[in-house]
Amino acid sequence: MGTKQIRLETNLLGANNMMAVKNRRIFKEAGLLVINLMSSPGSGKTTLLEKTIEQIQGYINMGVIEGDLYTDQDALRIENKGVKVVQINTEGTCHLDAGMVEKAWRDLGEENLQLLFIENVGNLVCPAEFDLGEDFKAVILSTTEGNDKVLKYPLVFQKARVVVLNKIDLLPYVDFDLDAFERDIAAVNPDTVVFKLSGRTGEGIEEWTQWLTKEVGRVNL
Ligand SMILES: Nc1nc2c(ncn2[C@@H]2O[C@H](COP(=O)(O)OP(=O)(O)O)[C@@H](O)[C@H]2O)c(=O)[nH]1
Ligand SMILES: [Mg+2]
Repeated sequence: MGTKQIRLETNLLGANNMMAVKNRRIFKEAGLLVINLMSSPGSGKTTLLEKTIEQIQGYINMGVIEGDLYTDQDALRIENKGVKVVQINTEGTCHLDAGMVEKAWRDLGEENLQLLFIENVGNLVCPAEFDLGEDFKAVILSTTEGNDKVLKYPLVFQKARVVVLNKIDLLPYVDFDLDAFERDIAAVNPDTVVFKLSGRTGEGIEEWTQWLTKEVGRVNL
């Protein structure tokens, strides 16, 4: 029984990885930077996307694929900012997979994009396991979640090239140990790039978008 379960999971991941390789080739040919954005529900993924759009609109042609269990609320928020977006509803599945992204990319039908964000389903566990064909993964942790989440959910932080600490405006009101956060991130993933910002006040957003703009430039060289 146990053996069968493991085999099924291996096959699922294997099929996903093959599709992810295909996506990566398609995205590379399109000259796109693709970022798989992950976090717990409510950490500020959609808010960060909204703030990013405000900063880069007019300079970088950006699209978004939104992943959610059921609703299209986040897609509407992105659409309201004037950015092309496609919603994926996973109907209960706790992560996006490469096949869902391939279909959403076709539905997006945008040929001249430079940057594509994929907002994954809110969850620090399953999304980390699935390659979508992205250039890199970015994970958001917010100060209200507690600094201990880095060691409690190490895989997602290990796999992320970028870690965003969001809601720094709330630092005076929550027991978030910034030193421990930095120490633990350095321990689980010494190569990651860390941004500390607030999607509410805008503090730190410019450092993030400047870095992002450079990354987009590198892909389009
Ligand atoms: N105080 C504060 N609230 C924030 C910040 N970023 C997002 N929020 C709020 O957190 C909630 C969840 O944000 P949302 O972007 O929908 O999170 P998502 O579920 O990860 O996409 C919303 O009520 C946001 O207004 C922040 O930097 N500071
Ligand atoms: Mg969201």
